[in-house]
Amino acid sequence: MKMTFRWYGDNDPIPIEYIAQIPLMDGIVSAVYDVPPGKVWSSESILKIKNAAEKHGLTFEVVESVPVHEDIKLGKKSRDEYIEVYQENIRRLGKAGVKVICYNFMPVFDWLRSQLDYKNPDGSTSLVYRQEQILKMDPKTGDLSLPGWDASYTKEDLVALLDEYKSVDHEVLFKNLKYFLDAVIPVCEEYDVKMAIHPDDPPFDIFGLPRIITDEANLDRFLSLYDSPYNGLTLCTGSLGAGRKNDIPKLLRKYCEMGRVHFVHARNIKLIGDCDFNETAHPSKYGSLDMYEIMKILYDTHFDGYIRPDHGRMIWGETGKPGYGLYDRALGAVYLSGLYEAIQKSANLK
Ligand code: CS2
Ligand code: MN
Repeated sequence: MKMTFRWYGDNDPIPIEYIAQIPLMDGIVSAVYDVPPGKVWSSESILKIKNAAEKHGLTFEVVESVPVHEDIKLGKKSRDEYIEVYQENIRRLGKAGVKVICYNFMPVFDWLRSQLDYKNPDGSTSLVYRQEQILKMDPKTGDLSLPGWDASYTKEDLVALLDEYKSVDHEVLFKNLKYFLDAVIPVCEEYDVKMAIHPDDPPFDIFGLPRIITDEANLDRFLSLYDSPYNGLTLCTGSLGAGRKNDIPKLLRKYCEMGRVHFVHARNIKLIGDCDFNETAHPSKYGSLDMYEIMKILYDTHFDGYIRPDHGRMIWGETGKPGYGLYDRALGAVYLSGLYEAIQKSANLK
């Protein structure tokens, strides 16, 4: 298992040096951020990230994300040219030593929360999801925006794009995903780069848009679309865990045993009622997920991929990109590494 930390490059308020100072940190997870979806990443930009990492004793072996152009998800004619670009990015990343690409196949929007600065009783702030508030939001006004989303749409673009999705239901989306995988996985096999799809966050339809990477049946279906170890998963415990029927330890064990988990996002969340949740500090005590059990499964299944702490709270007066501050994620990383050492050592004593 390799512990990693997401870094947004030179625009990240967190210097890479600080990441290197986190105990037991192996590498960074990053991406080329100044190129819109559907464009080739220059080898110079890729190597710049790699060199920055190596200068600080860190690896750069995981990319999050190479975004999938909407035309691919929509299955438009123009998808072929965007798929060619994606293939070229895989080749370039593979040549630079990248081993895993995290991506998602969510129409239009990435992760969705109703509030980014919910105040916890201890004064820290968290990202939270409240269904009642989400139902009041109307993406058609074009005014919605969250930091994880592609900000390049104008209001008009967004309305037009949402309109195009009217003919895309779950079945069509699965078909378009298969078309994409059929084209990219052979390139991944050749260049030894593993694709790791991120679950939809939250794992259910939003704003009438279909979401398909949501539960066990759909994950099984996804993996069978292209039966290769290069077609794998980012198991994000918090994203999948927001689905009330998803038994995270069971799913993690199953897909790790199949060798199809390449990247783990270890996020804890506290489930509230039927749909709502708060993102919490990583330790088991604060959320609905047992992080010890999760780390134990990674140990038991000889997981040799990458893991990172996921969204953290804002603590100690820090300001910055919601979910991606330094302090709480660093505490999360060290907590997860600590659990792992304890599990490993107690297993060796037996
Ligand atoms: C991330 C996602 O911040 C997050 O929640 O997990 O934005 C993730 O990077 C993408 O969905 C993966 O493509
Ligand atoms: Mn995640």
